[in-house]
Amino acid sequence: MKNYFLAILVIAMAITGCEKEPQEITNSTADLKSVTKSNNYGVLVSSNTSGVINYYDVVNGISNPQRLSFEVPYADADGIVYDQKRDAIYQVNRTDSELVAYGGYDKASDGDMLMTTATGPSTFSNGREATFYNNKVVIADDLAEGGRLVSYHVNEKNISDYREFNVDFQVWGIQIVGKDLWAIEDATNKLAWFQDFFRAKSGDLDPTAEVAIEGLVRTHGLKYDAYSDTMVLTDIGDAGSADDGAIVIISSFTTKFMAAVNSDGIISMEDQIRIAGDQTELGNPVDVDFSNSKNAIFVAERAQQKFLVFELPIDSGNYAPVYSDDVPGASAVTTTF
Ligand SMILES: [Ca+2]
Ligand SMILES: [Ca+2]
Repeated sequence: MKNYFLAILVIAMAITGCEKEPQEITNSTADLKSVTKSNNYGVLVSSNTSGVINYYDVVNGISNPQRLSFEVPYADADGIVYDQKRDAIYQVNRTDSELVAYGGYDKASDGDMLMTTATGPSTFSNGREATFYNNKVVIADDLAEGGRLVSYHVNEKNISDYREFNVDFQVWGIQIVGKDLWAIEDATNKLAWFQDFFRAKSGDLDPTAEVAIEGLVRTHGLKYDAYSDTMVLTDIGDAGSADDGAIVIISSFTTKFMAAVNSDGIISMEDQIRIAGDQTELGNPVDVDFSNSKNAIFVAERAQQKFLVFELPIDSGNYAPVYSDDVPGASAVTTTF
């Protein structure tokens, strides 16, 4: 019996290892199509003005990615997620207030128009970030009178309404982590935690806990990486200022969050690493993603209309991005790995 459990453990660790640190495949050919399909070491960026999705292949490093651009039929788009199992992209189409699917993504080449293969019901009015889990997509509906979380059953051929929740704050960045959901409270410096979101019933939903992030003015994007226990948040500062943005990194996040919940409700400046200053190109960073295996932070920078990549720093500082590319209307970002 002992050996049986040992075998299970070894298999589980092997699977976990595969997920956490996928082996890099160096591809020196110019066949971007096969790079996209076989490696999936990419970052997708939405635009809310251009009708374009950019894909940055970072398999050979984060400082010089290869870019593919795809056209989509909607000029105003936001939250974007990638479904590895079905090789589909789901995107918040703000032009028509619908979640849409683009199936057969692996067959797309640079410059192609992505085919819409499913369209969801129009059940939101100011859609922002999207998060994907277990064949469902949750989107944030950022309403001044109180935010909503709208959940859909998804696959590349069908999107159907699932559940709707009312939260008592404006909501922008969201992420499902395990059974929980994390959300930022737009127009504030607060982060909300909904434990067991999986089990929540439709209707009014109160956060399990909220904490404030000291020094942060107005947050929009978040990304939690469970493997490294790192939370990354964006600070857009004054929405009218194009050079006062910042990225906030909180390592050992679980301990710091719970300590704040059980004390004054604040994660202090000394418990954060902050990227800010005139070298950063940060003005209104509206969304962020993070890769522990690549040691990289990926940012959709709306005010300066850029896609930015930073190396994960070990101290606060005024760091220049290792990569910066002009993306008109950059509104959301997601990794595909
Ligand atoms: Ca700003
Ligand atoms: Ca995102």
